[in-house]
Amino acid sequence: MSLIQPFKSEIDFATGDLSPQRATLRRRLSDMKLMYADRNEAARILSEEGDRLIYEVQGVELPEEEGQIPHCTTRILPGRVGDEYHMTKGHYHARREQGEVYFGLSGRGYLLLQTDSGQTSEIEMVAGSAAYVPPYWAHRTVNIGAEDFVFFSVWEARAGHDYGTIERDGFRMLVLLRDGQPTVVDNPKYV
Ligand code: PAN
Ligand code: ZN
Repeated sequence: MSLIQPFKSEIDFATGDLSPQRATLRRRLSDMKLMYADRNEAARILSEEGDRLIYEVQGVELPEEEGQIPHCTTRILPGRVGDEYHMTKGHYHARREQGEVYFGLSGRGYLLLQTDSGQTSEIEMVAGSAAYVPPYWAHRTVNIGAEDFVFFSVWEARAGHDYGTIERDGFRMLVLLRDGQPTVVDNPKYV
């Protein structure tokens, strides 16, 4: 186990920016163009409007050892691909028995969750919402507002990230604009 020196980050709740600056991961439409329900619209945006930024993650890098507690901010930009709101890729933890806590900093979003055995849950998040992602639940976040949706996450270093299952099967629910409202619907293409 590494002996890490104590440290802190200052968080800008509106942007998720950390100070001092930390590692930043940016996900653009090209990174997830096959994840949106309307793939034709994703392809049209890419060719006519360019490769828009969907979300960025800023976090501290810690060794993947028992007891280390990585934490990060995620900022999802507002917008839709067709009727579907901007979202993260979503994942199960590679070690399914590891949970996580999400804390809303600004904007409005949905935290979508599902299990291998077919259970689903959706949690609306605003600034101040502390949501628990229990072990065994895959999780994806969606920006349903007109502003950035920003939240903070804390998990255990050995959890790991399994993106492949969601890339292959999709998520059981979609969040779509229906009658002027963000609406959670079953994903007809879920495998
Ligand atoms: C979060 C997510 C972050 C980005 O920190 O990793 O919001 O979403 P994706 O990882 O699905 O791209 C988390 O759940 N960590 O375990
Ligand atoms: Zn996670």
